[in-house]
Amino acid sequence: SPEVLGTDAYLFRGYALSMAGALLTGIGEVSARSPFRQMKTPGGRSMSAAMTGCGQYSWVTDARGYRYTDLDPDTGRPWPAMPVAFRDLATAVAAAAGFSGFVPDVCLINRYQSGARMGLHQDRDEQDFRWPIVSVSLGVPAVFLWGGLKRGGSPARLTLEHGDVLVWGGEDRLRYHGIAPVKEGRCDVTGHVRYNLTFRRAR
Ligand code: MD5
Ligand code: FE
Repeated sequence: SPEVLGTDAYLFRGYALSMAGALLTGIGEVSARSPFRQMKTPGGRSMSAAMTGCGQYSWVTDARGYRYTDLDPDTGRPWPAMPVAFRDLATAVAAAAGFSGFVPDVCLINRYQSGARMGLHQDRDEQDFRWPIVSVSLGVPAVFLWGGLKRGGSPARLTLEHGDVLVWGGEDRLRYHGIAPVKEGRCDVTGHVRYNLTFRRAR
């Protein structure tokens, strides 16, 4: 049973452990077709986490802003299809958190090498905030920063380990959140990196 982090936010520790091998295989297949890349923010800074994605859409950032696209701008082709094991995991854990009927059309894949981070932000490029976001952590642990619904204040810190899954919806859907700089580490399954799969319903 999950840890309850907020009114509508749940942490399922180790939920994805038994599927980690299949998820890593899926990351390899997706990134063979749509390679990881460090995208640029609208302000021109390179993000320290490398990203790719799969599904009907994925999320991109560049000089024009943040948005979901149906083509990978680096390849000009559609994003790779979402592996069935990815989608099934997201749908099952969302239902376990009370969000039945969640069918993601995006899986954004973040890769953190040591020192990579993600600043505090809200995920608000999606059309319907009634759908939750499901986040799967794999590999080296990281400190998740969990803030409020407005900018400012010091966020709570929570270590996410290999196999942990977060579900955020309802009142907690628009919380500011981020990842503190990832420390050097080593995971038997991923080596020196942390991956995060974030499942969203964009449209
Ligand atoms: C990560 N990724 O570990 C993080 C964790 C991203 C991103 O933030 O946008 O790619 S995702 C955890 C999350 C998702 C949606 C909402 C909230 C947290 N939240 O309201 O705190 O790479
Ligand atoms: Fe986010």
